Amino acid sequence: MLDGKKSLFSGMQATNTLTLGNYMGALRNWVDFEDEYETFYCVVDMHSITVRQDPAELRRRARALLTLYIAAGLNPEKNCIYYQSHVSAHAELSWILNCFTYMGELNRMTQFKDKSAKHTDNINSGLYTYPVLMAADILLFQSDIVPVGVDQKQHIEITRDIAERFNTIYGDVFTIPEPYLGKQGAKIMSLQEPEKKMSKSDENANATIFLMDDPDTIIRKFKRAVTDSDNTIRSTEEKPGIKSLIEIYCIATGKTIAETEKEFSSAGYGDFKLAVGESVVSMLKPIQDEFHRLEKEKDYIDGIIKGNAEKANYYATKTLRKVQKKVGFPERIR
Ligand code: ATP
Ligand code: LTN
Repeated sequence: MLDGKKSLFSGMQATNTLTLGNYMGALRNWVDFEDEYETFYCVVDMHSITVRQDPAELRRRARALLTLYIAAGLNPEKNCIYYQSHVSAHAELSWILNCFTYMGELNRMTQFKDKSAKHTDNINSGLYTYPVLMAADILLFQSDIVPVGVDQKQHIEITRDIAERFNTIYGDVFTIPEPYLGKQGAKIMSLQEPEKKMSKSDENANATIFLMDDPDTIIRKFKRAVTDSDNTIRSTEEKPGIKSLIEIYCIATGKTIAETEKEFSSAGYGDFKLAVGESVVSMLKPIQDEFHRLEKEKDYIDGIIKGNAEKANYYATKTLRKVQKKVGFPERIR
């Protein structure tokens, strides 16, 4: 809770262009909260450097991601959209929380295990303490809910554990956050290996739809999507490829699974894949158009970056000062 209003925090890394998974699992859900919650949507550029980045490219991607948040429908007057690196309280709280997090807990994080297996030449301690910085992000804003995809649930759980531990020692300092998973789309699957989640960093370009892909590329990738040989459009666990395409189609069109199965009851996979591709093209077109328009509005975007960082900084510093006092740091002399 912040000033008597419920509070929400979420963020994404500026590591690559966003995927359909990022959109359907997270970003799409974010636009529903602006009236009921004090919302903070962060471009987590500090998390991004846990894997090596080209500096110019990181700066460009961070700005594109911030612009895409707005293009996808977040009103920057109502939602606080900002860069993590512009609010130093993230790093300061993260240090304190490191001292309340056990190595045994961090050793269990599946994202750390996956990423360190992938980047064997750079298993740095930032990658290891990544969840602690994430806990700081969430707890700084006294967040009640954190809308994310399924893969991030474990990080919200460790955030809750750290917050409860801190509260047990020092009293009611932090709000304990809940993960918020959308009813559909919390885990969009790879188009090439439908048992695996769709990921930004997949080496096979055909496995992933990027939000900025052009219509021909989108249709081509869906046409090549891996399915089974049964040729009936039905959503079951035994048919993960088709199940995932049906889910994507339902989200893109607003139809139910039953309506979709009925609509394609006499169609084959070829026709269905084309229809899924077309539905995604239509869903993404307005976002892509708005992104290209906003990209040119330099002063407008700069104003949002500045104003929202100030707002985030105000709330974040308030929590940080409270925490610093609780752990026993000397008061500032004014
Ligand atoms: P990477 O491949 O670099 O690990 P990613 O594609 O998994 O990246 P993140 O930046 O880790 O993306 O995730 C941003 C948000 O999108 C998170 O809330 C995450 O849960 C959600 N998300 C990521 N992939 C999917 C997916 N396939 N389906 C649903 N939600 C997803
Ligand atoms: N780890 C998240 C990004 C992230 C985040 C957060 C999400 C960083 N801090 C706080 C929600 C709340 C990811 O999607 N990879």
